[in-house]
Amino acid sequence: MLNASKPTSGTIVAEPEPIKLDWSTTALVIIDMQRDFMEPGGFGETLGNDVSQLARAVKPIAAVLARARDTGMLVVHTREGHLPDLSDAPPAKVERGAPSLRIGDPGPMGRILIRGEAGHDIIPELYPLDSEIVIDKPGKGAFYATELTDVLEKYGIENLLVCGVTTEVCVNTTVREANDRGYRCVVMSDGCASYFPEFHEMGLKMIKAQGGIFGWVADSAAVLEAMKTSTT
Ligand code: TIU
Repeated sequence: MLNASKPTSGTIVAEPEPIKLDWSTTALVIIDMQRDFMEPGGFGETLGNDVSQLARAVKPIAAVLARARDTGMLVVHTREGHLPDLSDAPPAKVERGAPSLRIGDPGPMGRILIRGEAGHDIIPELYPLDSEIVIDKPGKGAFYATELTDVLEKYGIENLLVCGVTTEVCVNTTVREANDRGYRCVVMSDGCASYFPEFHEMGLKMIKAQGGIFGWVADSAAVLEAMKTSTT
């Protein structure tokens, strides 16, 4: 329920142009802020990545999450991962490349990228409230093989405020899926991060280019400003 004393809509100063959103039809979607991507010993590091590159997204997300909770916006967290028997993990994904540990192998935070393991869980700073929605997804996109479409329809959601990791992989895939399904996506630039800073930059450019071919891009300061200023 939206908080009656808070603004019901706001205009985000975004690129390629400002966008006015009604908070009752907007969901904050936080993509895969899991220990497996953010911490040493998880899936991200097994792929050879420097996980410290992702830490910068935590504070901006925490600030917007706090404001979204205060405003009463729908909050959706996603987690990438697989069933313990790997029945939802395509061999083409599990066998890919030469990681130090493969999906399902035992690691310091439990089995790599497996639901229910410590590494699969969301980092403490952004931990979901019991009232918030958690979508477990086997793929990079949050719509593929999940209940996300049903959830968004149930709550009458038309706009997604998207953040999380990584910019060019799960964030971009989800935004592309959402755009084709008719959702307006505003991607929070400093609330996303990549193991590759240049991919982060280009991933955001790809979204907002061509008049916003996939959506809009704004930083957390612009989002926070819009959420405190009523334009109704
Ligand atoms: N490897 C990488 O950059 N990302 C992923 O595997 N998943 C997500 O982005 N969540």
